[in-house]
Amino acid sequence: MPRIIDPFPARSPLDLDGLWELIVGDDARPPRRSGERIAVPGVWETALDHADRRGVAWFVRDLVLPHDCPAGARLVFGAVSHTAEVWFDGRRVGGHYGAHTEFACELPPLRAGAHRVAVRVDNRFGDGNPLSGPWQDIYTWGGITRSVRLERLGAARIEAPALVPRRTRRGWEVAVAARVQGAGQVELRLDGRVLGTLPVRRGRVAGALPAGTVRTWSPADPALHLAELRAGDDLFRVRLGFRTIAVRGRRILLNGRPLTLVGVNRHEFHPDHGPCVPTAIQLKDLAILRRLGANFVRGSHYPNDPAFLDLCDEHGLLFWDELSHWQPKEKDLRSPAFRAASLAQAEEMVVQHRHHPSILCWGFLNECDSHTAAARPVVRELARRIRSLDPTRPITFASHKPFDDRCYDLVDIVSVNTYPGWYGGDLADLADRRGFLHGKLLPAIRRRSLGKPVIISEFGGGAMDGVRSFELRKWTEGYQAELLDRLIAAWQDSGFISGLAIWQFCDARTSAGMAMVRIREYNNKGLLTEYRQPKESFQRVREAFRRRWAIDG
Ligand code: ADA
Repeated sequence: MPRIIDPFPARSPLDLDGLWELIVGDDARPPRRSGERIAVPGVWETALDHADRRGVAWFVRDLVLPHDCPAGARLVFGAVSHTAEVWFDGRRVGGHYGAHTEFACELPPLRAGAHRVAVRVDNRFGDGNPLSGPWQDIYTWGGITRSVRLERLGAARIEAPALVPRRTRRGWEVAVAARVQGAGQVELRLDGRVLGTLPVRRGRVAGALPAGTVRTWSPADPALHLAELRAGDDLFRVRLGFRTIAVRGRRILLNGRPLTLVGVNRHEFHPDHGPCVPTAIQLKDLAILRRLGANFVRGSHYPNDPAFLDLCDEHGLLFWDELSHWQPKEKDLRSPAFRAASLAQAEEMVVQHRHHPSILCWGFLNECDSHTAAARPVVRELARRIRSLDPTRPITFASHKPFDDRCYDLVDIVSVNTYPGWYGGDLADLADRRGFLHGKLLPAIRRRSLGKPVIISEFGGGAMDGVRSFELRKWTEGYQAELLDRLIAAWQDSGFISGLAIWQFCDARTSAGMAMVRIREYNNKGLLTEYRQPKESFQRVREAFRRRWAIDG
């Protein structure tokens, strides 16, 4: 594995993670009363007294700035779930909606010394929250779920930078685009080598510089290069992977070679940490995925933690990054608030994550009503917005309408979520060549997928940890293992499917609204328990993943 290079941003960030104060109550202004201790990143649901709390609470902390910030500062939140209002020294400085993306609040010039940050956090359902609801098979948390930092600003500013490796006939180059204030030119370095400078015109820079000799990024050799874009006293620093992704016919090509994707859907979840999966557990998850033989993870169903994406970059794992959507219905698709929040999040996801070489494709609208006319304009609008920000990656959405989807033509990869042998049907049906799977589903997917690459983006079944029997009954570990084995074989033998992602990596908490169909309010379709103990299926899937397959062109 290549040496690790510093992925952290410049701008002398002050790390604000650690102990904060949690003050429960929906006060409109930062409360003066004191509260209890809470860790940040953290959610109140991991505290015994607030395990099921839906409401509003304040996160407050004091900090001591070691230096003046004469040109102002930015308070950057990795993510707050799901609505934040941010106050600094008693003044409101910004806010944000959306549980899974970074946002920043601009602060005025600051003096060294003591300051106070207070964040009003809201995890309620209702009008102010168009992207999640009580009926979703996802838990909606309350907390500051990713890291917080304060950045000192200088006279110059680089905003929304895009450093895009491009393969040309003359070799690799880096295309550069950004908004720049306070500087007449930018300088680009790669691994410390100056690649050149580009002029800033009307507040923007756009151009390309030859990269010289670089190592290509691939799952087998995930080589990363450190890029630094400097404008005056501002510096944007990021790791790049030089690789190409293309779609040709049924095939997904990485560096010109066809890929078969074998992997899982993964929620960001651990019972003791909620969605704030600590680095040690992220690393363990990576190690488990490697042991499984997976080369692919679908980050279901929201833009994932960039810290996990960094690890995927380093480990050569391919990643599907998608928007925070779970079964949007026709009425959501017609709702202006839903569309506006989705477009805003699409922009944040792509701008914030586009430098990760592990990201293979962008996704959205998991299991929307894609068989209705209401879906087409939303799929078209999201695809257009994403392509305008990143034309280099294919776009997809996970459809659960394999027989009547109306949107496959609008995306690059056709992805299907389907649960043969679990919801309706059983193992016996899977063996029947004229049954649902072989006689109906597979022919329909092949026929309707317009000659595009196909990923089976979800399939699986539940298993309760430790429940075993001689009979292969639903909810036993044996049934799940047998089901996954047979389905993986069916996808591999189909002759046209390019990838698969099992639902799901490990058991994960779901919403109370799902309690009657989700035992213990968990989605129990994990290959592992929530504490990462393997179920019987883990070994069976590991063996099945060793079989790689070829697809028709
Ligand atoms: C859907 C959905 C998943 C999960 C799964 C299941 O396909 O996309 O989030 O709910 O079904 O377990 O039924």
